Amino acid sequence: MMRPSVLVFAGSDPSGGAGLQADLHAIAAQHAHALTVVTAVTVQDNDRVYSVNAVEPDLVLAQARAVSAKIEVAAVKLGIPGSVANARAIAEMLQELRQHNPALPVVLDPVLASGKGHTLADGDAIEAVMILLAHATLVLPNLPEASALCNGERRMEEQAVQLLAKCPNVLIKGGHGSGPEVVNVWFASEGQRTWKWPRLKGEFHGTGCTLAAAVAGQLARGIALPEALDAAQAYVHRTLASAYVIAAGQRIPDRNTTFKEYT
Ligand code: PXL
Repeated sequence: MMRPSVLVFAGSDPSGGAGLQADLHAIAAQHAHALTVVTAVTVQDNDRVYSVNAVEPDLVLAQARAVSAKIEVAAVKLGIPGSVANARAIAEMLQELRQHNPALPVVLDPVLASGKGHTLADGDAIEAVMILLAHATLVLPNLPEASALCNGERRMEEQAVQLLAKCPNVLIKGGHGSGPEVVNVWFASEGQRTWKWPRLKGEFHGTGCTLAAAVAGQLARGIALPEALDAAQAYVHRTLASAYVIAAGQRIPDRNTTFKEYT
């Protein structure tokens, strides 16, 4: 049986909880296949980032070209690029892929920091994200990221206006908010839609990666964006509800739980 592939650009997390390792599991759980281009090698555990070491742009491009020359790319998922130079290289690659497939979905997780607030870029993370934003079809910032990408703007509607000027779909995630529910709002030119999920207790490692990767997996399978957002959020909620412990600190979402609705 043929499975559609998602071309993933992400950093390696040796704790196995976020970044590329999270994407691999989350995409597999949507019954899609992840082609994993390493953009950076991070040194971290489930709580703390010690360093981010960007891979050279030529090596990023070589990985992406080797797989995409042979394997059809049905969607792209962008995690940390590692550096501004890598963001530029990835943007170039996306333009090449779009020549073959103008409708290629590109999902951008605009990571500026780890869940604990540690920096996840070698250099200017905002500049790198802005380069990629111009090529994304969907961007999924959390509340601090949305504010940082919009010059400190705190009003969500205004953030959406600014981000929609650069990217056609914006999902602002309320995980960093307070209150008993996590409120995620999707903005597009045709309108907006809100999802509310019960806020689960505790802290998790790699939640944002999981959601963006799951959406990309769904889109790779040809699912339309509204249904992809539905399915991916439901999947993330379940991975968090069954998260497990590997050490003190942030728990790991159980991404290997597969459910009947994803078959
Ligand atoms: O969840 C954002 C993220 C992305 N990429 C890498 C990470 C993290 C969070 O820890 O480590 C490599």
